[in-house]
Amino acid sequence: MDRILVTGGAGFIGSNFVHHLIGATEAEVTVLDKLTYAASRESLAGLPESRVRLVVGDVADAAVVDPLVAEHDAVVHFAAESHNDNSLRDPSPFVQTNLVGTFTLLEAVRKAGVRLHHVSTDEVYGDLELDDPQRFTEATPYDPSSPYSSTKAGSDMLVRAWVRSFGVQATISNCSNNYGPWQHVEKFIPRQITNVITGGRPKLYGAGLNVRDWIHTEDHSSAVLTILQNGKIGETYLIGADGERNNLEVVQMILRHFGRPADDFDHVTDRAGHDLRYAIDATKLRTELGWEPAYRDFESGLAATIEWYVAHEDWWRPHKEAVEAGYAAKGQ
Ligand code: NAD
Ligand code: TDX
Repeated sequence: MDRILVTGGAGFIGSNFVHHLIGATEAEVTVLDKLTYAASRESLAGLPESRVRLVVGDVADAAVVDPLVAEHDAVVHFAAESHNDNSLRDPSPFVQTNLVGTFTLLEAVRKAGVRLHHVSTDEVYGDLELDDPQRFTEATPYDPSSPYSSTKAGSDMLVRAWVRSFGVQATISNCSNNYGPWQHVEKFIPRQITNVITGGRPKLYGAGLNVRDWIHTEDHSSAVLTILQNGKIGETYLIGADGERNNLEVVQMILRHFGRPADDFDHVTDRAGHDLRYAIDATKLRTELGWEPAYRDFESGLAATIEWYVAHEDWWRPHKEAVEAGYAAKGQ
């Protein structure tokens, strides 16, 4: 695979994946990204110009996607609208990008005979009770809750159908919650870190007992590359690193890092339809493809992420005020 097209490669996880690809392979990489509010050109700075180029365009635009896909050996599809809260406010870009965008890409790889890896989320499986001993596996039935997760579930179904009906050479991964550098301040961990830095308080939805299964974005990238190189066509792989924490615990780790009191946060209006718990069993990926995460200690990975946000205030500061105004308007 000498030429790889990465959709959404200017976003949080996509840009990390491009850096990972450049370090771990000899491939030439094209990023196709619409540069929405969630994108950042800075996240791609410092990469060799001879190996990385950015094409600004919409994954749902066949006139752009068809010829671009045909120039590549493989496509890794990250492009999506990714934030649950935004999908509750206005689902339409989620339907357009996550469903129509994936459909457009599938038609392009079908025509060109190009390998596809589709990046998805554990949210397609719905949620678990706090005391459920089971975790999500590749056999868990789909049961998405939000406009965001339902469009991701639909995109996975499109990929499965194009594999079966048209012989498209695709794999799918469903990963748990990512953390690390370059994540937009609208998301939970960056929002709480930057609230503390700007003199505010972390904001917990509801009681703060919802559980997420945190994985460092670098581990997500290494898992996606492993699947791209060694995954079996038509298969789905769950990606997770045994990082279950409830939101209250995460907020208190952030407060502890800054030397602030453990109760220095606010409870705010809960998210509508808020999923209670996600938890991934990544046995298939570990045993069949031999993948292992590098970041095994969440608290130290979180500490490094906090320090990154302290050092990169110039990057996130211009977005902070508008994001907080949007949350405040909803009592969050
Ligand atoms: P993000 O919102 O940070 O980045 C998304 C990127 O896609 C942005 O650069 C944006 O400009 C681009 N994009 C959006 N619409 C586009 C369009 N129509 N055409 C081209 N580009 C477009 O998202 P993220 O958190 O990096 O997530 C990336 C992928 O990983 C998504 O598919 C998401 O569902 C999946 N995922 C995310 C997580 C997580 O914890 N963030 C976990 C599991 C899976
Ligand atoms: O201010 C907040 N307070 C709060 O308590 C925010 C923004 C969130 N939360 C809670 C909601 C969730 O329980 O924190 C948890 C994480 O919230 P998000 O960062 O919005 O992530 P989540 O909804 O879990 O979805 C994320 O993981 C799966 C990504 O945004 C998705 O793209 C991915 O598919």
